[in-house]
Amino acid sequence: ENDPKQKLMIVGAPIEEGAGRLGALMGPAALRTAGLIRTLEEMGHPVDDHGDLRLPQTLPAVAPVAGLAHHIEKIAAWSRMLCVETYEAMKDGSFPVILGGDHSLSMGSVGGIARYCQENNRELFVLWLDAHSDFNTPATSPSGNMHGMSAALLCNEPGLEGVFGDEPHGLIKPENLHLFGIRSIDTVERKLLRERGIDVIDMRQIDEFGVAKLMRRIIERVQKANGILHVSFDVDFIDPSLAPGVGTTVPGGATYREAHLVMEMLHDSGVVGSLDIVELNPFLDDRGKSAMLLVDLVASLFGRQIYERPAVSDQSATALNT
Ligand code: HAR
Ligand code: MN
Ligand code: MN
Ligand code: MN
Repeated sequence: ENDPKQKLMIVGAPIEEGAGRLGALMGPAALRTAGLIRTLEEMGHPVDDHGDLRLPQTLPAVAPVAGLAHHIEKIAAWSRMLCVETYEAMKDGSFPVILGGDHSLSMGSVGGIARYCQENNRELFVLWLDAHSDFNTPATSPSGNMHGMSAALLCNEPGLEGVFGDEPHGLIKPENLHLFGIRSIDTVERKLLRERGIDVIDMRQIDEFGVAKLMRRIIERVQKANGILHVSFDVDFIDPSLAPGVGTTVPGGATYREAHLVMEMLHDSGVVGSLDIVELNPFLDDRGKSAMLLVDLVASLFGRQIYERPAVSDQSATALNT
């Protein structure tokens, strides 16, 4: 992972039905307009752009669920397609980058990566950068919006089996899920997170300890397990003053430098194997500001540095920061 010559497989997933408001379907186009592909190519990364996926004419039949799950047939179709894309990219030795689209797409993207990891005996970890914990099920969701259920599905919470039906897909171990930047949790969701022992790094912890210390703990875990880390980047992780182009803003998010430092540390760690960029809603953005910030953050994840530093940041950084 993070081999500078590793091919990036980019695929757009213009999906918006998982969110409560429309517009996230324009996300992939805005990220392309903001220069995502060009930036990665200029940095020397070979890019294999698969373009944007489209829904098939016929949607899978999904058995009725107990509770609310709006547009589950469409979410199921997207999930099944994306699952194949990321699984094939991993088999191909590529680094999958999925451009959303709302956060329900991570059911599929991570489902495919988890399938690859299970078949190849690799431990998968997920870093979920988000204001929300996305741990609702149809039975607990106050809104029925499926972008609030993707982390729960990946941890095998009941009620979402119909999304994949009999299609092959992987899941993640709840103990390998790290939610980061959280500041909005629903009542029943909170109870479920506690019961499952999910690692919830909320904004209070980030305020108190700083992202460096908290990130180092996660990175060391993945390194010790020789694992692969999937990064699921929800735009609302960032403070809305910096990234207004998202349907569900929550005040008190990550600052410009906090967000960049997360990406810089992830790059240096060498453990990141795949990435989703989700929830960008260009209809709500301010002159492309959020899209352009995301391109810069992705550049940091793929190795852009303010000032070149020695490759081994580990020892010196540990001495300085612990
Ligand atoms: N928790 C709320 C719900 O389930 C909203 C969560 C979804 N919002 C997102 N996802 N942007 O991170 O309805
Ligand atoms: Mn390809
Ligand atoms: Mn989310
Ligand atoms: Mn969110």
